[in-house]
Amino acid sequence: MDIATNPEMADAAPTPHEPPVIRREDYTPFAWALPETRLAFDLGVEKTRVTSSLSVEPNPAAEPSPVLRLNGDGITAAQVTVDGAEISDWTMDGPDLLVPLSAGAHVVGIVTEIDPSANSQLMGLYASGGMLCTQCEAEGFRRITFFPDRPDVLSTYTVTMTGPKSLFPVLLSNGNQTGEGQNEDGTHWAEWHDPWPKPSYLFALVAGDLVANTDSFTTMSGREVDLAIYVRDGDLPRTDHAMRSLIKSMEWDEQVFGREYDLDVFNIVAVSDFNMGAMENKGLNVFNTKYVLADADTATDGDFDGVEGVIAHEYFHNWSGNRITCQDWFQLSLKEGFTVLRDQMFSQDMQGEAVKRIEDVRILRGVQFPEDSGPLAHPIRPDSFREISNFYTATIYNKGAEVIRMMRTMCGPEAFRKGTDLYFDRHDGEAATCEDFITAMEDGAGLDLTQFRLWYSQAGTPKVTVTMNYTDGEASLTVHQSVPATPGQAIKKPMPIPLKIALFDPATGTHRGEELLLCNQAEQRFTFDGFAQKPVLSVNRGFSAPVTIAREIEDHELVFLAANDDDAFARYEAMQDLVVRHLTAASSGGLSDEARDAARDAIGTAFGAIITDSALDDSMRGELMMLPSITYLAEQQEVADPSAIHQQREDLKAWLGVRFATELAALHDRVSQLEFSLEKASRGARKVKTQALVYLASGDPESGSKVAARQYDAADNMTDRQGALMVLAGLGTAARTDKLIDFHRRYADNELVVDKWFALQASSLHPKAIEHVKALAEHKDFTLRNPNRVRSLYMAFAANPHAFHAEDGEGYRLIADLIIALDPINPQTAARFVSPLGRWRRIEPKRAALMREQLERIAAVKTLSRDTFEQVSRSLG
Ligand code: 0A1
Ligand code: ZN
Repeated sequence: MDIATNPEMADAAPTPHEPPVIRREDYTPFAWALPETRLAFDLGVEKTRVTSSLSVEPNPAAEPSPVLRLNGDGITAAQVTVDGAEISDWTMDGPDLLVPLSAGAHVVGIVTEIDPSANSQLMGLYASGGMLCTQCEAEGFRRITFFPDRPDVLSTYTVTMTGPKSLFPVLLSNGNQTGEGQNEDGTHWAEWHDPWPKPSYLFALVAGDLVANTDSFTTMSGREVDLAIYVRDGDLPRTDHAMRSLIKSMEWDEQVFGREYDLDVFNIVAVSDFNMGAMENKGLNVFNTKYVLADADTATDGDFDGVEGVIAHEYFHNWSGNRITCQDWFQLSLKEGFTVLRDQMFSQDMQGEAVKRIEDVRILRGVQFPEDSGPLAHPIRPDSFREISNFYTATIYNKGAEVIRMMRTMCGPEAFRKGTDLYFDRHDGEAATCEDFITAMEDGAGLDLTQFRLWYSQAGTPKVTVTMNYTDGEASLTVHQSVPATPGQAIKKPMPIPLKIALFDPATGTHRGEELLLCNQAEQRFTFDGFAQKPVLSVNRGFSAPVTIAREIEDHELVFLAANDDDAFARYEAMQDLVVRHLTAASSGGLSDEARDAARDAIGTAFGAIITDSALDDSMRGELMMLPSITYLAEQQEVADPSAIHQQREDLKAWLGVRFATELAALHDRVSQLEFSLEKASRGARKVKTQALVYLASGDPESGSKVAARQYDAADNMTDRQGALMVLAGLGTAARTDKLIDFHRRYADNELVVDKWFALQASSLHPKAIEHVKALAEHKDFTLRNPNRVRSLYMAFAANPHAFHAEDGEGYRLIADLIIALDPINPQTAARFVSPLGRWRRIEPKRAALMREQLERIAAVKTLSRDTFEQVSRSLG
């Protein structure tokens, strides 16, 4: 479909008012408490009637008010009653409904009518492939009915749903089912009651023609829980992995955090149209199909891990998020940072600690570090926002997890568990704050977090410089830290940074034990003696702190660490550092031939050791073989030239491919012998297989294309098939076209695999990737209405630096066109495309000007949503 827009039309639109800024310091409790909420839904895809009955009483902890303010968004009240009698003196204040109320307890009734089929934002109640479902976090409930739609108003919900049985045989809501029945007109009804008070953002309803994979779980105190995963009919065979993941999550949360599930049922529903990954609604998690459906033919090993991790994440929210929720949205990281840490720990236990840690750090550095150094930087507990949807960020989630992980590193696992136990005990049933969590950690784990609180209030990734002086057997480390200025925060204070280090004796290849240095001043010195020769420094082992490190170290020392470090992350880091140094120098120009050869030699030595080290498991080998991404490399430079980086990175890949052609071919052959299974060794083999192919194809595209085509044809699983197609997509050979056609034909019925087909082409190294994206936007399978499809084409493209940063600015224009076209349909998803353009300050001046130009073009659209308005104005600001 055509997404080009007509800017003149946009100019003719009325001038919007600037969306207001909401501030953390303005928090006040709500004047009313709502002990009970009853909702009756008369369901239809085009018309749903919602009748609410809210029991309200003055909140003793708040200033009394003569009016009840109920939030709304795009809805009108058909009727308002107080204590059973219709009233007419209600008023509207913008989108909100104001009901005058005398002091004391009342029952307020409201009727609204909504059209789920017209809801393209996918917030509130919407239709997805004939079914009805809801998404209420953060502020979607107010699109269903008028309500105090804020996380600190907790209520118990009883929900009745009535609808045609033929369309909606399955009717689900939160909690336990308490009733059902048939009506004579062909409709049926179900009643659900959730005994646990919850905020409105955790409400959910699903009505549709669905089938379920069912199982059960006995909790640690012996309660039976019925588990069900609801999907469309044909998808049932792809739900087993999700079910196994759910059961493992339930067991793990009991064992590791002592958390037991608290309802008789736990339901999961998969929907195709979803803005995010999944949602933790109490007892009724709603998932993007991408994070439920998986089998070997259609999902990669990475997809399997994604399902396991997201199932765990949503399940863990039952305690960190639902039993204890957030006082206000500024506290979002209270539930998200903590829950991400919990899901990361779970996945480390399931998949292996080292590799999972490397993957998590790669995400943090690839997404959160750039955010933290750009115009959208914010602390993990922000102070203000215009649209909360814009704050579901890598900073809140991933940096939030790192901050809590540091607490755990500082106090150790046992004390950490005491801290979390105290937090859960103390705040169960409450809407809490980050400060409550920190205090519970201080009291329970015995930490003093006075200075550590800066991690919650200061944005920006600290830069740590470590230099070593060696004299007379003594190694002294000077550690210097600085936190860069970020929007609205010019001056920063030093923060406590727990750095795990080890000093290696280069003669023996060993060290005498890991040390934890707590660096909490701008500059500090630590001395260690008894070294016969200058030791080699391994620092930030396990990525103990989310900082960037600059260390004085020789290439040969990095080669030594890449081969010998007993900390898997540090070993990976040594290899990355070696490559980063070389590619940053090479892409900023002026690298002599000798310097280039010396650097390549060092990289080659380390790479050769990695591909031939028989003591290394393949899963780790695959990690060590990966070159740093262009985005990460660009992040290392004040102002980057993405095409220079791309070119140098490709040159290095090709050089490695040629130099190690024989070894890589042998490696590819060896791992190709292994049978498919989901066991670790087999997964590791698949990772290495595609890595080896990547280098072989770089070194010799013609023969690489043949190997890739063979890998594609021989594949009995999606990991191998997608890996081969990914390599082919970047090549100009005939096999590229053949296999792309074959892939689409084979999987035409599977939306998630068709998403992969779009993404592979949009993220390819092919010189014409941009032309391909334009053509794909016209493909019959493309639509702006489905967020997965939009992301598969355009997010993949925006994350493909060599295509997005095309010299003439065409990539920027394409993304700006998309934002302008998507904003009126789905503002939340549209706003997520602004940040790639917002990186302009860190890109060389010619491109930077073109990026800015596109941001200005978007800003000129007078009808911009709050979401996109906020992101664009921050990016230009
Ligand atoms: N709380 C969810 C994330 C989420 C947030 C907003 C949504 O609205 C579209 C959906 C999901 C989580 O952390 O998984
Ligand atoms: Zn979450």
